Amino acid sequence: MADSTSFQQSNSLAAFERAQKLLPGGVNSPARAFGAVGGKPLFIERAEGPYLFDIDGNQLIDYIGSWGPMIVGHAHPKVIEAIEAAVKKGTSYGAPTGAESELAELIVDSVPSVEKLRLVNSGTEATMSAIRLARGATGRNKVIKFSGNYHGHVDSLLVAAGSSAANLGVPDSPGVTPGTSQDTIILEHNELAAIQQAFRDHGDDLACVILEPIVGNMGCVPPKPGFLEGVRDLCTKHGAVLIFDEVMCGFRVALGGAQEVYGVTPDLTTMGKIVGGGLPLGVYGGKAELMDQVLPAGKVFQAGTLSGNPLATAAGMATLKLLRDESPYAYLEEQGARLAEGLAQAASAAEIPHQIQRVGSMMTLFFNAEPVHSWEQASKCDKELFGRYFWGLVHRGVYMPCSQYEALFFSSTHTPELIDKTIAAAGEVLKEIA
Ligand code: KE4
Repeated sequence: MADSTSFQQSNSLAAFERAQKLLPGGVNSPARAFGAVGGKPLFIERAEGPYLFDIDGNQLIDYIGSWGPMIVGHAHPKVIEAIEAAVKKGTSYGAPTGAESELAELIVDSVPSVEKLRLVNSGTEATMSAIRLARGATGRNKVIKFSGNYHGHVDSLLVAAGSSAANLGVPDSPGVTPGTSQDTIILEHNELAAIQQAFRDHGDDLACVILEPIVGNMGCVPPKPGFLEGVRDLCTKHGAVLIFDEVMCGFRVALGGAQEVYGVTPDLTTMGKIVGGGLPLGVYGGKAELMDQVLPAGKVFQAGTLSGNPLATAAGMATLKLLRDESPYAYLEEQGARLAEGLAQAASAAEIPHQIQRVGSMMTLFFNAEPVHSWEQASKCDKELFGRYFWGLVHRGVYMPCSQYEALFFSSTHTPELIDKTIAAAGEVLKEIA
């Protein structure tokens, strides 16, 4: 374990200085800028297995895993081998390949509710396309989403809860027009009564409900018992499309994702992250009768120059084959339970109010005295304390997600020894910052 005195980041600071002259905030995605934890981001040189190596020579046990994709560890030999074989044949053709069907078959075999699918280039593209398909297929306009759920930077979903009476969204990001968000209804997550009311108010104009079946984007928030079943029943009753955004929990909590864990079947599923093995790839898929309404089979437009890219499909296929053939989920569950127990004991020993919420190898240590079932509770976490926890661990060679509102992930390459090292480091830090 790195001792907290050896850590330094002068090269990262210089790199960040340079990047800020070229990129807004010095990053290509805001989550990486450390805005939620303070300080300046670490610039990464390379990664292998459970480790990140930054440009100052710090070795870090990685609990972000590229925000989810790296479930089999960084630079897995079989994934690298698949990409190397693919790249020797070129990088993109703009024409169909057999590899796209092979990856599609792997996904269809893993996620029974997905009969047909489209490969796209990101989770955002997947959710944007699924919403458009739901609206095109039903001829309806309104969409229900839940506060604290994130579905990528889709204009119509970048809205915060608006006036409490109507619950109609209002633009949350400049550039999202009222015209775009007027059909978005924001509800409190895990609250069935609110959805029942929304269906009473808007039922015949509700195209879809989109949600993270296991929320990762306000920290890890599993569904309350009956919540997913209740949403499913309401969508069925009113003819609205149920979209499970499994970009994060897909292939993470089980080969069949959250819908396998909870036994609730959506009409459409969006995926990303793991399905691309760390390369740009997203998926939306579901019932054939729905997917066949996408151009050119149907009339709902969606397209992409690099959709089904040979390198991304190769990385995705290699990763899904590893998950199918080696099935690391029992191991991940066992190590997840140990890590959760260890972090909880460390926080209790430091007498810090906390909640540990976990599904498999995704979890969050909330600095909150109350369980977190929705954004209303999540927003009350001690974010300042989380920042000190994050940096205390970085100085000890452990790289947690840089926000209280993100889930941590670990891989099948995180050994029990590394889990124990992480728990020990967390114990030191939590005592220090309490
Ligand atoms: P991308 O467009 O970032 O591939 O996927 C968007 C997305 C959609 N749905 C869910 C449930 C997601 O979690 C995401 C992306 N997640 C964030 C962090 N939780 C990615 C990190 C980032 O934005 O840099």
